[in-house]
Parts: sequence; structure tokens; C-alpha cells
Amino acid sequence: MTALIMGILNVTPDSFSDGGRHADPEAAIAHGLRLRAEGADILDVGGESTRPGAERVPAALEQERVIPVIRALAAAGAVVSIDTMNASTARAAIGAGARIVNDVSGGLADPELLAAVAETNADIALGHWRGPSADMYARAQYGSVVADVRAELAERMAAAAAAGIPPARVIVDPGFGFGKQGAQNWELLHGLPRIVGMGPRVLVGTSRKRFLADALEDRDAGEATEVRRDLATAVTSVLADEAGVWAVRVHDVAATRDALRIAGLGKGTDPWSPTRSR
Ligand code: PMM
Repeated sequence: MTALIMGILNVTPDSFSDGGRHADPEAAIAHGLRLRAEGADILDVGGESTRPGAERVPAALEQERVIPVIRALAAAGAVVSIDTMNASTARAAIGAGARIVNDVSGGLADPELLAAVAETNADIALGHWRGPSADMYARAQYGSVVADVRAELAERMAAAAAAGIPPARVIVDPGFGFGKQGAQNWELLHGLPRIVGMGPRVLVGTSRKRFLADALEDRDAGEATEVRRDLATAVTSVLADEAGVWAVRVHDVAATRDALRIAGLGKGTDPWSPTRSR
């Protein structure tokens, strides 16, 4: 089976990678529908930037940004996830039709979040996280990054179970770029089979991240352009797919869809089957 594609819909004025293009709800809804038409299986709506150095935004402002967008996209039949670290936003988003709560902090940032999700039928994506974006690189100290991420994700899975969330509703995400420096991300990418071996569905988000841009920079080109980052993302998404992940979270849905399709040709599976699932 080919990995599902989660399309990123950041409804923020300061996202590092789509630069606040979708801060007004109408534009965000239109972009979400376009991502769906391009092949996104899930739309991940977020109202708070987690870019390195980002400050937190109040939950009320986050909800003002995301709730109308979630309501419209869910009403149009899309599977929507809410990218939030706040229990109150998770609750409101599920009320508006979101089916997955995507918490990059794995339930650590808001101690109420896991219990809030447990009361619903929503799935939870638990990200590997070592602390707020404002100073996350200070915590990028690992013995073995893959072994440490595995162990810390297992702790978050145990916390989700203790809060009453059945294991079948849990997704794990190794958190590329979150408290990880350049080379640690590559080690994690090639260690993905060991994360997949943990059991739950695995979600992976490498899209346009700094470690890709750093790898692309060369003497002539300077800062990697968005187009080059999207191509790099399509490559890392194929590698993640080959490791057996359940879904990849990307900005450029069309490029990743094409890459997954090309990589899957001749393998005896039809990555285009509308019933494909993982
Ligand atoms: N990365 C970002 C935001 N949300 N969610 C998951 N599950 N995994 C990620 O790696 C992840 C995420 C930061 O990137 P963005 O600002 O481009 O959305």
C-alpha cells in the first residue's frame, strides 16, 4: 500500500513555509479544496506556527483561525486533522468535524489534551517533542536518535493509553526538525523502519524543512528555493513510504503524489486505487 498524503493547510500569518498566504478563511478553504483535488487524503489544518523560534498564540485566536476552515472542509467531505497543542482547540475542532488531532508535542504541551481526545472518537497523532519551538535546538542531545525517539514515543503511547485512548486510535510521528539538528534528521529518516516496527501507524513530516534546505545549499545557489525544497520533500516522502509509513505530511501534494506514484509503478500494487489505505 502506498502512504496516504496529508496536505498542509497553515492558517497563520507567520508559517515559515507558506508565508501566511492562507490567513483569511476563504483563501484557506479554497486552498484546502485544491489540495484535495490534487490528491490529499487528509487535510491538516493549523492555526499556530511551530517554526523554530515561534512564540505561542492564544488558543482563542488559534480557534478563530481554524474552526471556520475545518467546518467548511469537513462539510465538503474532506478528512480533516487539527494541528494543535491545545486541548480546547482540539475539542472545538472535533466539534467542527475534525477526525484526527495532530499534536506535535505528543500531549506534553497541554496536560488536558489526551483526556479531551479520549472523550471523543478522534484519532491522535503523537509527535516526538522535547519542548517549545522557541528553544528546541538546545534539547537536541541524543545517545542514539532513533532509539531515543522510539523510547520517548513509547512513553507518549503509554500516556495516551493511560488517558483512555484505545491503541488503534494512536498514530506516532518522529517529529522531523523538532529538537533535532541536521544530521539527526537523516539518521531518523533511515531509521524509519524501526519506528514503523513499533506497531502504530506512522506519520512523517519533512516538507520544506530546514534540514532539506541545508542539504541543498551549495556555493552557487544560496538559500534553497521552495521548488527545490518541494522536490527534496518528494524524495524524502518516497523514502518514508518505502519504510512503510502510514502517511506523509506535505505542502506540495501534487509533487508528492506524482513521486509516490512513480516510485510505486511496477510493484504490483496500484497506488491510485481509490480504496488504498494503510
Ligand atoms: N511539522 C510541522 C507542523 N506540524 N505535524 C506533524 N504531525 N509532523 C510534523 O513534522 C509537523 C507537524 C512544522 O512544519 P509547518 O510549519 O510547515 O507546518
